[in-house]
Amino acid sequence: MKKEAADRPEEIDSVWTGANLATMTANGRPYGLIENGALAVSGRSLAWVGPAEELPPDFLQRADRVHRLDSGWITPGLVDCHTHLVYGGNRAKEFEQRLQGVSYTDILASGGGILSTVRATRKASEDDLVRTGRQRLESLLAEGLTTVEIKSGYGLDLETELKMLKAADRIARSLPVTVCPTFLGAHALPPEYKDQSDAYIDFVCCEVLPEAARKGLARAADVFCESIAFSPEQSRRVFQKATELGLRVKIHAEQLSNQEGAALASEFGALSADHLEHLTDRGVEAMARAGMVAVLLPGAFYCLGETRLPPIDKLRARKVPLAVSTDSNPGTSPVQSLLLMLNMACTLFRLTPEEALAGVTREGARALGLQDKIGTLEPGKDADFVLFDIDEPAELASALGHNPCRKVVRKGCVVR
Ligand code: DI6
Ligand code: FE
Repeated sequence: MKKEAADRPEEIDSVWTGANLATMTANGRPYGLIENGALAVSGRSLAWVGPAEELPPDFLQRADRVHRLDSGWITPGLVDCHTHLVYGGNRAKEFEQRLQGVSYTDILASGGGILSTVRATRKASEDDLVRTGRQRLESLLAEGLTTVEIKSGYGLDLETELKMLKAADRIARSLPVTVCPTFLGAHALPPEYKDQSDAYIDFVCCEVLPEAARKGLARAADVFCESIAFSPEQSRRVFQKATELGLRVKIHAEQLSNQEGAALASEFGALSADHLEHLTDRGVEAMARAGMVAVLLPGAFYCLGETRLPPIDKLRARKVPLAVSTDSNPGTSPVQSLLLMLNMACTLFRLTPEEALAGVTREGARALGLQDKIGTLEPGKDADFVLFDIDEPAELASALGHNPCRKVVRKGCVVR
């Protein structure tokens, strides 16, 4: 294995020794394991990764700081590649309603669900959205999160969609986390376009999406392609526009019904298709061919009491990368723990703990198109990593409600 970056780094800012490394690279060992490893950080990047006994001795002398650990595991910084963390209000009342037997679909049809969050988000100030978004993100950061995707989609008008994306941008500037903003204007039909969903899609494509792109507030565009949201044809129009504007695309697909949304998104070189409980063989094939990531969202599956599993074995067989994410949102997945999703990905979806950890590191990074920069511990990548107080990496998935995160380094700086 090649351990040094192409150029021998001038400056070594810090060296970390004494922990095991779950590099999540394909080094032939589970978790890309390096026992008793060492990391050298130069500026914002990893300069060297390998067994401590092979660390060039001058690195220790040249390093400004040497962190000698006595135990634990270092993993790549965690990546949550699908969230709706910025929104107003909360929907705990709907949780009560659902327990009384009212379905998620009925709640949405009667003006609740996503639309109740839209009302609260339109009312909220940008400052409110920043404050509450930061609070929610805080618990994820405490577990070792260094990169998060945040979607718009609770505004559904020009002003509020931009307000959400600006709030996400302000959160990114004020916390030690990389935020990938995604435009989700096609999330639900706003009341002012009742019975005019095509006209709403016109508005999204001609006014809102171009403005979000022009202001540099979105990197990707997402669509909720579903019987209760937007059709494949409408999704196609959003993807065409997004592609024209130079944005990547991704899709909420096959969650409640099969719309062949994943296959549609594959025509646009989509980064990922997310949910996938109703994915067909055709969808699996399309995703494999297009090199898309399957983003699994066990929190939504759990909260909605779903019973139909995504076709994990078929995705595995076709080597479709599996990412795992919180889908943190006020309705179907009010989840603020990515580690809990590791557990649920294993218990509900039967992922192995190694697949689950890859899902929130290497494959989460791939789902954001950031696989060359983050997601594994390798020279040249960003120095984003987490020290966990654990004896075995499977502990990250086996425990519930336990946070063993001891230290977080982002772009070379200790941030926690
Ligand atoms: N992601 C979504 O965008 C929708 N479901 C999902 O898993 C709905 C989110 C919501 O109810 O607010
Ligand atoms: Fe979602």
